[in-house]
Amino acid sequence: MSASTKPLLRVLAGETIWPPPFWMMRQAGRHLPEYCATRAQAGSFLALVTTPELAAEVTLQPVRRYGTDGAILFSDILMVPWAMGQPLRMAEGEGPRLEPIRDAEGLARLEPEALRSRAAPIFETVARVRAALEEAGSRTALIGFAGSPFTVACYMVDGRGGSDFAFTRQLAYRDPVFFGRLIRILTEATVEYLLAQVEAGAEALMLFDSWSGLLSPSQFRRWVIEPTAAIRRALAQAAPGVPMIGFPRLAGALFADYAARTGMQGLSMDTHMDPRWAAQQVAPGQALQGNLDPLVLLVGGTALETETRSLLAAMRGRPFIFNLGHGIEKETPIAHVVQMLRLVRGG
Ligand code: 1CP
Repeated sequence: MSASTKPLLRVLAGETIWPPPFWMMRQAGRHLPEYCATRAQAGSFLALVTTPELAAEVTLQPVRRYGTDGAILFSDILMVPWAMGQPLRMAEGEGPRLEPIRDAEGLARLEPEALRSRAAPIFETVARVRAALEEAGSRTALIGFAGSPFTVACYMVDGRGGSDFAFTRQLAYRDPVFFGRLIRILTEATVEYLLAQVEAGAEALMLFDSWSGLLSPSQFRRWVIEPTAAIRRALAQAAPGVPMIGFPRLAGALFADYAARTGMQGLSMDTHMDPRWAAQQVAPGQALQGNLDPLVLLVGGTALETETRSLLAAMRGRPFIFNLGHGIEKETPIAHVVQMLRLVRGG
């Protein structure tokens, strides 16, 4: 199926399609038994991500099961620091661990020039998924992604998640020259990494800024909006026609600035955002994506029905991609996803 007829890409080009296309953040994950089986076969998360055959398989699993309009590459935002040589471990049940970088010596150890070759298995996954979608004549669009420079920097500096990244945010105030150098390295690496995904077959790109909402307004403009706009500009030049979706999670009122100044074709709303307010902030041709609460999907029943209908009603008549406000919970019953899909497809 040609790009111009894939619903997700048409919406990102500013068209309104009803019922709207849909996919789910973290759709390839532990709520699916077939994912758990492939993950067990791989042995570890990093082995899964760096084995193209298996990573392509888990990318396609939710497409097969649910007919999602988007297939998001199975990888992780931390593969960029990993590919630049920062040691990364995925501690079972605890989340990611990186050897923190907090000074010029740490920065000097990064190898941005090694990114393309070390991340080659990830680009091969992209190529395999795209080939499989083409062969099936699928209407599903392949979404490549990266973390934003700020969100990735949070993990690179703090070394782990599970906090409010106070160390990183203090460092950004205390030593803006150092922090600026890190953000600049990441901005260039992100462009390179996303461009390689486009070359391998990604049809749209998403930039996850999961922790942008932790910043004050001035820091948000400096460390989120400016690098994001630079990434968008560079890709518009190097990969014209490939749309991008930004996810400035927890940005609140700064969502409006982000939408106006980054040049994104799509804006992903987090769970806390009022979709009717968001619709007033973005341009009429800018697509909105989101934002069903993953917890209501977990709970199901009439709460799920009410929330799904209300989101659809708020977004009717404008370019919209149905999604969650954050990643799907691993305990979510498949039957609840099916119930939600019936409602979405009923418009
Ligand atoms: O098996 C395991 O234990 C690993 C769990 C896991 C998975 C399934 C991690 C570690 N990453 C992923 C996949 C992943 N991560 C995808 C896959 C594609 C999909 O189906 O959506 C994507 C898009 C991501 C992106 C990601 N990683 C983000 C941005 C989105 C978000 O959730 O806000 C972030 C912040 C990460 C960091 C990360 N990687 C893994 C974990 C557990 C975390 C969160 C750590 C924390 O709590 O701060």
